Amino acid sequence: MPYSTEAIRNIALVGHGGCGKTTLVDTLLQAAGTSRGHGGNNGSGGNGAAERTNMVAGYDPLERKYRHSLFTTPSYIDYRDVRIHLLDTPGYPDFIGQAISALPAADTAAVVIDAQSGIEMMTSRMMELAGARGMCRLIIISKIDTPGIDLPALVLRIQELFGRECLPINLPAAGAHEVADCFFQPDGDADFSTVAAAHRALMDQVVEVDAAFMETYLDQGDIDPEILHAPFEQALREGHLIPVCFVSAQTGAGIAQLLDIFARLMPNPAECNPPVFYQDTPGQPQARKRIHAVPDPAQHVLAHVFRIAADPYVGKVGMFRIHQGTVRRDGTLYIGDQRKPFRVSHLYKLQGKEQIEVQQGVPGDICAVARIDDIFYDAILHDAAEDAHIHLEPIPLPQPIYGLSIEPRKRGDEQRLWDILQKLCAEDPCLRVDRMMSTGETVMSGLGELHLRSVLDRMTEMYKTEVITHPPKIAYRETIAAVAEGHYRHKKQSGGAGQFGEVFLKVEPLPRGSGFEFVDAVKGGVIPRQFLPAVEKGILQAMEAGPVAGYPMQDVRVTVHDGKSHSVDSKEIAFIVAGRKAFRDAVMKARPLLLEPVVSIEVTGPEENMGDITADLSVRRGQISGMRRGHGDSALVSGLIPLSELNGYQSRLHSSTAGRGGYTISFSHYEAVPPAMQQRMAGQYKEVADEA
Ligand SMILES: Nc1nc2c(ncn2[C@@H]2O[C@H](COP(=O)(O)OP(=O)(O)OP(=O)(O)O)[C@@H](O)[C@H]2O)c(=O)[nH]1
Ligand SMILES: [Mg+2]
Repeated sequence: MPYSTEAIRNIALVGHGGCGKTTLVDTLLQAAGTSRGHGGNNGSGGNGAAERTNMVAGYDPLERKYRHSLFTTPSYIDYRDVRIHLLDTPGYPDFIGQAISALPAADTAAVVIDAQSGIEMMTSRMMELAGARGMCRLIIISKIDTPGIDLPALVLRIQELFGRECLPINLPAAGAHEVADCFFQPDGDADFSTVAAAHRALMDQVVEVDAAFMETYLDQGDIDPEILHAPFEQALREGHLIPVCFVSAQTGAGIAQLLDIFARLMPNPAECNPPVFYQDTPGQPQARKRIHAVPDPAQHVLAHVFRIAADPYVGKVGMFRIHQGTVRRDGTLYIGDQRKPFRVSHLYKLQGKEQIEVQQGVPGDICAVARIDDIFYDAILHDAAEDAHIHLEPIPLPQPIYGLSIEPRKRGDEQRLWDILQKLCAEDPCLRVDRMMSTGETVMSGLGELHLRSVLDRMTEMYKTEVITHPPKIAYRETIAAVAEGHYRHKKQSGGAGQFGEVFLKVEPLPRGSGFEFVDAVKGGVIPRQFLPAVEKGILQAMEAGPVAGYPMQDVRVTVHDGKSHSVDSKEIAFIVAGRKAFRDAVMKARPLLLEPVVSIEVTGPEENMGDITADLSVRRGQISGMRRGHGDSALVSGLIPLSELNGYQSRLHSSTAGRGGYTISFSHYEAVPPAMQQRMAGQYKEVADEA
């Protein structure tokens, strides 16, 4: 079906693990009569909704094993002349990086809340992230068939936490077997509140963004919802309205209404806040330009790669969202700053695992290319060489903090293991692999135990590699606490050609989480332009192992401001060495610090054990921030705690609560370790280094 940008809706389904996203996507696909790709309908039949077998969205055997989605899966529905792209994202905290990295591909974040579990850790996180990116938001309360739930209380709680702009657009009716529309056709009865009251609240909110409509509304006492499209979109865009709707994938209640909401009320790609891109001029950080993509099919192509899937059989698949221009089969595209374009010999739409060949993609489309080796996550695809150095506004991904040291079971397989790890990292922006300078080990880090376990499973299942693992390592990092100057003059005269390079630089601490910044402030070409990348390379080498305990460094700005070169002896290697040593020199004077990851934690357990649980957390440097009642006699405490204090926590909790306690963590931030601990770890590192 050929379609225009205006006929596209891009919806990311996000929310806490197990809230019902994958089941909902499958039910929506089924309801819209979309042919399912892989696997087909296996005849589980009936309304078959909440079955986990015949699914487009959750097809991966590992996902079935874990009973959680591990990756974002795109699919689409053609409904009432509208093409609805659905991105089913994982919600389990260990896989949340996939959900966050998929947000830039969507215009609407549909935040799914389990009617029984209520607001959970990832609900709030996704509400905030989507709001911060200026996305339109919709709240879907799922599983309304569950007996004994208190939906009015949940709606109040949502409004309390996320604002009065969260307003029901439909309401459960007939004992939650149906839902009653409160926007277009506000008649009928609801299980609580009234359709009329919900309708009024919605209208009040929508007309508030437009004086003319407000006047008509006040004059006439009501207004035809059909003419409110523009103010409705404006209210969504401005975060002035967050509609709340109700569904059960089990009974089908609210499913048809949800399709209608997507098609008639959610924004098309031209109606939402445009994503922010930056264009850089190499070597001149001050020259960064902010640009907006225009959803115009006739302009240059700008597309953003939001997911890479590496499969040993299918090859590398790059999924991207087109923000501007038209991508055509047989056209050529550049990847980021790479000089050589590739030919789009096949262009696909993805329906779960199935790839469907298409001729073109228009602005707003979500498409994929396969077997392009150089494509990478977060790359910008463009069709004009001058559009290099364009980036999407950075996506705040959680940092991999949970480490595991690994080695191949078979000796001699080290390189193969390293290559596989690189492929897995390409797929997963929250997975990272380091070779630790201090110990020579290979450490892979991720967001949690389950995350790493799933990676190990993929290694065995997909790449048939067995590995030996060693106990979790904490991903400590290093940084500096002060500004300092550094200098190094590298001069080598050995027989023939010599080496010469001299570098003066300044290091400064950056706010936590900002990574690394390299500033070129060299005047008069004292270090020739072509050698600056070498200086940066030397600095990056030095940052791999900090001076305190050999952990990678972060949150440092380095300004190279002076130096010297020699017309014959200056070469790349000389500036790599000079950059590395000048940086070390500066860092030693800049009060190096050891950082440790701190996580948000939510612990649930019987109310009577809460005293012990909080006391235990406090002893372990935890800070309790809240406590509330859960279901029945259970309670929940939340707070922050250094990850290193959680070693063996599961089994401690298990024994103190007679097996009823559980917890989830997610990365919060890095913090300096207490001085005594830094001293101890530095001492141990020195011993190892001295022995080597
Ligand atoms: N009663 C009831 N159960 C449901 C409904 N929808 C889903 N479930 C069940 O809820 C569980 C979790 O559903 P999923 O669809 O896998 O949840 P998810 O949000 O995709 O979970 P993650 O992939 O981990 O983020 C499954 O056991 C489903 O059968 C519903 O409408 N009613
Ligand atoms: Mg899922």
